[in-house]
Amino acid sequence: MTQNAVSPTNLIAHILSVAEGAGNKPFLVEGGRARLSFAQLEPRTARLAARLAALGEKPGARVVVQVDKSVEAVLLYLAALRAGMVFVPLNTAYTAAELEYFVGDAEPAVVVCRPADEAAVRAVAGQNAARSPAVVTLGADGTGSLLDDMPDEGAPLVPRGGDDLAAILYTSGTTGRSKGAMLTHANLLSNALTLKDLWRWQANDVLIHILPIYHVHGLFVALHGALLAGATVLFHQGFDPAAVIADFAVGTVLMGVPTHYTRLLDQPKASGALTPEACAHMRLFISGSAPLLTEAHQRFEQATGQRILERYGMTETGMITSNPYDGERLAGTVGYPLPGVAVRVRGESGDLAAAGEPGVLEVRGPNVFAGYWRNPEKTAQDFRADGFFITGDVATQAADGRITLVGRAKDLIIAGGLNIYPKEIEEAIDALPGVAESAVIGVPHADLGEAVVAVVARARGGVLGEDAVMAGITGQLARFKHPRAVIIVDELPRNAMGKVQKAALRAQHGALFVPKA
Ligand code: MLC
Ligand code: AMP
Repeated sequence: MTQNAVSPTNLIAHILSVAEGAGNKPFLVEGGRARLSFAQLEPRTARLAARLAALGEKPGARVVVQVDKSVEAVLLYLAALRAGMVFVPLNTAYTAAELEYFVGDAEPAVVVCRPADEAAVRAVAGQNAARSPAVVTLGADGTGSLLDDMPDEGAPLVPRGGDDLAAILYTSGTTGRSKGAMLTHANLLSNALTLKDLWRWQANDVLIHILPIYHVHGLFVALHGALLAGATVLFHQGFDPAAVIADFAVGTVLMGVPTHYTRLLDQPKASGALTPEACAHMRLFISGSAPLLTEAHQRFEQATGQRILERYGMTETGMITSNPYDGERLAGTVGYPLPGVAVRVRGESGDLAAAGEPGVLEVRGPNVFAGYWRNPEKTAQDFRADGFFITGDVATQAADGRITLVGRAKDLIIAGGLNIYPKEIEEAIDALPGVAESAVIGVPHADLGEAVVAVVARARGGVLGEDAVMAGITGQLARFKHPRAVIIVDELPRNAMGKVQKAALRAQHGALFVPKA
């Protein structure tokens, strides 16, 4: 095969060589039906790569993808890698206004969108990019103009080295707009190979896949594990706890965010009980992307007899730490740095923190991204001179190396495993008529972990309603970023330095979504 000739750090070459060995075994299974075998990966990615090339793609060109989860969407990702292109997946919840920014910034050669979004995407794409990208569609049912005019001949694998970009994933920031994290083939492959060993992926594993495929967790951590092991994936469109519990009878691995686990625990007994017997076939439950409460960890163990393995990562770095497979999976901690990944904790003084002292976690390793797309200033800001990336997460490291996350130096809300940056919402609200200023905070929420609350100060003498605030941001911001509560006030609390006291607001409104005992 062509891929034998390419760099050993080429991700897709690795994936295709595993697939070759796995033969006719099912890779993706949906609703009990085998939808894609490992043997089909080579010919189907070859044809789809040829289709992308015919659309004007060249190695290094970006393909922006905002489509529903489907077998064809997975093939599109692999085909983009095969064509040497840079895959740019977007949350399907993003509005046309948000998409406009991403298209303008990524300057893709091709945009793949849902059929229903085509007109809006064409309008956005034509307007913003220096050169108009080709716009094609892909529906959840696997139809769409992307798959029309498929060439008969497949394209050979375009050789890309380890340092070449495989993907750009957008991640928001505490200031300004989203930034594209540039991930290379070597970043993705090194992290995937490390996790394959650490979590003991085997060919006979069966992954229950419930995550979206536009983020690191569902696209890379989950899919790469199965692909590199030659393991089968039970592919779920959304998250239906009863369907997931039913799959425990045949599955071996589940990956989810804490909300998935709390929803499984809250599942009524009648629709599939979470018992040790129901989970007997499962060997590994992994949680990440947001803090798993100790209480949920313990309830899960009581219900199933199994301990969730919590790990920690970021878009920019892939996975950084993991609780051990064999050793103690300690609730409330995120375990040890992955092999080959260096971490250190820097205290407020700027010196490295002593064991047990809190500070900002920094990370260096082959998993750490190549910088922010077309943003050298931000890249320079977030890296130390010796190559460590500053995560913005506040952690302690015990003498034995175990990491506990204790806070965030960045103003960030994580709801249901999705990152939400208050700044972006505040900017949208502040621009509305009748608003003096706003403070967006995260407060505890039983289902989502944290929920967004906007505290809005009305302009002096002005009239402002909660509905007007909500209406003003609808259409601008994705639904998951919308505040679950808007509180109108005369003014925001400030400290002596004039800084808005978000901690005081969090304390004041912290019980909004906590069920009363
Ligand atoms: C959905 N909604 C959310 C939300 N998800 N609101 C806030 N936060 C979220 N995460 C909104 C919907 O728009 C809807 O709005 C309402 O909530 C009810 O939706 P639902 O049907 O209950 O949501 P559901 O589809 O079940 O989704 C919940 C979820 C999903 C938890 C399954 O959010 C999810 O898949 N989260 C995982 C995200 C993820 O992959 N994170 C990894 C990032 S990678 P309404 O009012 O219009 O009905 C990363 C690095 C790492 O962080 O370490 O992994
Ligand atoms: P993202 O930018 O979407 O990739 O999200 C990365 C952020 O999610 C990290 O910087 C952490 O703040 C958070 N995160 C990821 N995993 C965990 C975890 N296990 N516990 C707590 N926070 C986590």
